[in-house]
Amino acid sequence: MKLILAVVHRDDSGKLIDALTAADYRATVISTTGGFLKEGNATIFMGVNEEVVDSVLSIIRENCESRTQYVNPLPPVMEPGELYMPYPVEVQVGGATVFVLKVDRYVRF
Ligand code: 2BA
Repeated sequence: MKLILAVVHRDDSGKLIDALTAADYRATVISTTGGFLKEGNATIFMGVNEEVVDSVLSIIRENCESRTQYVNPLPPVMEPGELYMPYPVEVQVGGATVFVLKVDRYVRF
C-alpha cells in the first residue's frame, strides 16, 4: 500500500478528482496554500495498491498543467528619497508535485 500526496493547482483539482473517481480510485482533497506564492492550491491524497501507482501518476500528469505565474519580490529596506521599482519575477508552477509514501497499515471500518 502506498500513500500518494499530490500538490496541484486549484484550477486542476476538480477535473483531476473527476478523472480519478471515474477510474475507480478513492481520493481526498484538502485546500492548501503554497508557501512561496501564498496562493491557494489543492493537495490530493490517495491510498492505493503499489501496482497502480504508475497508472495514478499518469492520470495526474494528464490532468495537471504547468503554468507561468508572477510574484512581486519583497521590497528592500529603503533610505529616504530612494525609489524602488518592483519587477515581478516569473515562476513555473506545477503541473503537480507528488510524493509517494509507504503505508504501514490501512484500515477501513
Ligand atoms: P508554492 O510554494 O507557492 O510555490 C510555487 C512555485 O514557486 C513553485 O512551483 C516553484 O516554481 C516556485 N518556488 C517555490 N519555492 C521557491 C523558492 N524557494 N525559490 C524560487 N522559486 C520557488 P512548484 O515547484 O511546481 O510547486 C507548486 C506547489 O507545490 C508549491 O507552491 C508548494 O505548495 C508545493 N510544493 C512544491 N515542492 C514542495 C516540497 N518539496 N514540499 C512541499 N510542498 C511542495
